[in-house]
Amino acid sequence: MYLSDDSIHETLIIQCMDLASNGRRKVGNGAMVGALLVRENKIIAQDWHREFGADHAEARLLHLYKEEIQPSDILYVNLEPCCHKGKTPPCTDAIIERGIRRVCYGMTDPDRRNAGKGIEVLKSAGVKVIGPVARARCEYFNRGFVSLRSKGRPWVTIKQARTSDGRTASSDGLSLKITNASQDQWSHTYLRSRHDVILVGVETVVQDNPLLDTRFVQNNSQLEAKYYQPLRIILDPSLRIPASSKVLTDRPKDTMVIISDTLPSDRDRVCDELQSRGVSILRVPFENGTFILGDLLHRLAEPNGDFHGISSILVEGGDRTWKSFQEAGCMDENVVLIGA
Ligand code: AOF
Ligand code: ZN
Repeated sequence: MYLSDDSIHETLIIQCMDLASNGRRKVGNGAMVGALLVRENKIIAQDWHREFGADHAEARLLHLYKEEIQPSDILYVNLEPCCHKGKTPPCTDAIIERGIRRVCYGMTDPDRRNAGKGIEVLKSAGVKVIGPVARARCEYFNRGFVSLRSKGRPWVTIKQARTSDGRTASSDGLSLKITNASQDQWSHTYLRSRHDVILVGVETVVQDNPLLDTRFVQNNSQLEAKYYQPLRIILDPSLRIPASSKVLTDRPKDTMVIISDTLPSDRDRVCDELQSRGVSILRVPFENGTFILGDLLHRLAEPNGDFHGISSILVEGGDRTWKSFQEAGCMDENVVLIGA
């Protein structure tokens, strides 16, 4: 079968994203990036940005690949190579110094320090630059990172489940199983495994005692879906989460509880106990019955000590939590699953 250059480039950029997805949640508030070195349509080296503060994908690839580069080799990368010095040196320096003559990229970097300048630097050094290739797909893949750099807050997807007559699990105060097994498999694969965070209000934890994990994910590299566990965030202003909740006993280090910054100090002992299990506690302003979401989202986007920031949130419920995000205008995508 004959494949055009365009379709080869597109296939390889999609492969970069598949590699890049190994860095999901590990890269903190940075981008997920994968790189391939290709000689005569064969991949001869590959790498990805592994974690926050670590070497960038293409810099790591070029550092570890010790053989000679040939003029016809093409470096593929799903994000424009950076030309700024951040936590690591500019990738454009490594590309030019190692003698790469052709670069194919997926999308322009929304980071203001770069934003097209990386491409210009490469072109002025005589490198042939191909791209953007599969731009929309690359931007959607890194939608969390794009949202942070363009709007200053993480990407927010709201997932709602309704019965065909319009009821939701919490509208009648009862725990109500709405979705069926194949819908759960779909949402674990397409939603839960593609966000850094699953967020719910404490009432959902009290009613349903959910695990908030990705146990039904269908592994499929072409869908960038991999077995991976998101951070769980519980909005719990007055700290009433039951100590035996699954989210506190199963992988407590993957759970963060958001409490009101005015919570009385007689609750400090409960906070200490949760923190000693590895649960993170974050105090956020709470006014008129709701957290100030702008504050919360800003705090979640900013690295702080061992916390490296997050870029995307899946809001799973219940009614009050959905409404507070919608009313604050903090919603990028709304997925509604209709059950029986
Ligand atoms: C690349 N390749 O693999 C990544 C890039 O804080 P730093 O130094 O890690 O820089 C973060 C910025 O670098 C980030 O905002 C984005 O512009 C770029 N990320 N660039 O060439 C990579 N991860
Ligand atoms: Zn870089």
